[in-house]
Amino acid sequence: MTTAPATQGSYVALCGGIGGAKLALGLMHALPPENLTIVVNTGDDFEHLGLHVSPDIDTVLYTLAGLANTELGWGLAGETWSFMAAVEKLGGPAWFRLGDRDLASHVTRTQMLRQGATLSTITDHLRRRLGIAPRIVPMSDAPVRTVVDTENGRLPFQTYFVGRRCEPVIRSIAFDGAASATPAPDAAAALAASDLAGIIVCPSNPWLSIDPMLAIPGLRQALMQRRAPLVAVSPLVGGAAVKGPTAKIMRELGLSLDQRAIIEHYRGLLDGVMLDIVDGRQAAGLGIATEVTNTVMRSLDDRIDLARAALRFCERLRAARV
Ligand code: FO1
Repeated sequence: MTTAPATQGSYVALCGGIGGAKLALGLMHALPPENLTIVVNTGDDFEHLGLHVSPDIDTVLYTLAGLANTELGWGLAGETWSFMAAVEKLGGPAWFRLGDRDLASHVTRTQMLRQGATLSTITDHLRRRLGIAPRIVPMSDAPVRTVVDTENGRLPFQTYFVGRRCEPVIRSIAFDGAASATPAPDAAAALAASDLAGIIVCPSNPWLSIDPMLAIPGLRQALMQRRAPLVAVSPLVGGAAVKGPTAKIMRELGLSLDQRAIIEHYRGLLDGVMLDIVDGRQAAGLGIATEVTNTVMRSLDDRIDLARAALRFCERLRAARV
């Protein structure tokens, strides 16, 4: 582990599922809790078996609480599946699995939503109950739903991702509800904070996990109007994605699998990009500030080191501005 940087000011992390949650965990260790707000994608949310499921919020909650199922990459460690087996026996859907313990989150969230609580309030309640210190905020309290237009028709996100295992070829991706959605109040407040020192885009899938946030006009505007540097950790390492369908989606959208495509994707927003050491030689020719470090997070130390490197990068970019 490298030495801790001076951590003056507050930071916002934009975060999707597992890759994002790993860096969020590193940031939790690298920053005082009051200086970190983690804004999470809710485009993957959907209703299943009458329950509101927020997969990326739960992945962040479980990861930061030390409860995540690292084998599956989602859900809780030590999970059992009696509920699913019973649902299946009764002829119910088994394509999307809700574990017995995980079920408690979905039931609590759904019940609180029905009682009129916002997704922000519910997420904060779950965060406190799980003993997590930094703020975790949904991107919006309004429903925004990722819909994937494929060669096999328009598919709701989870149907595409889990039901069809990302196999249908993507033509485009839409975010239903985004145009009329507003950022969650705590997300807007964190981005407007006078001591904001940096915004870190986690190495989540830019098209599936970060774009739903950028599709919310008020969130994009807040990011455009920021005074602090915005840096992204590239999800590509050596021309491949560390995990998930990023590379497949890029190919299907006609993009080349290189860092330029990532930088171009965040054009107008990005002050700097963090590249893995294997891509270090490309850094000079990219026309943007770069930080080259290990971005593959295998251990907790890797997560903390990457978080600290991101904070130092923001600090370097801030110093270059004055
Ligand atoms: N992913 C799967 O591949 N299969 C599942 O059955 C599944 C169930 C599930 C239940 C709750 C939850 O919070 C996440 C779940 N995921 C499942 C993961 C989820 O579909 C994706 O990881 C995210 O939406 C993408 O970040």
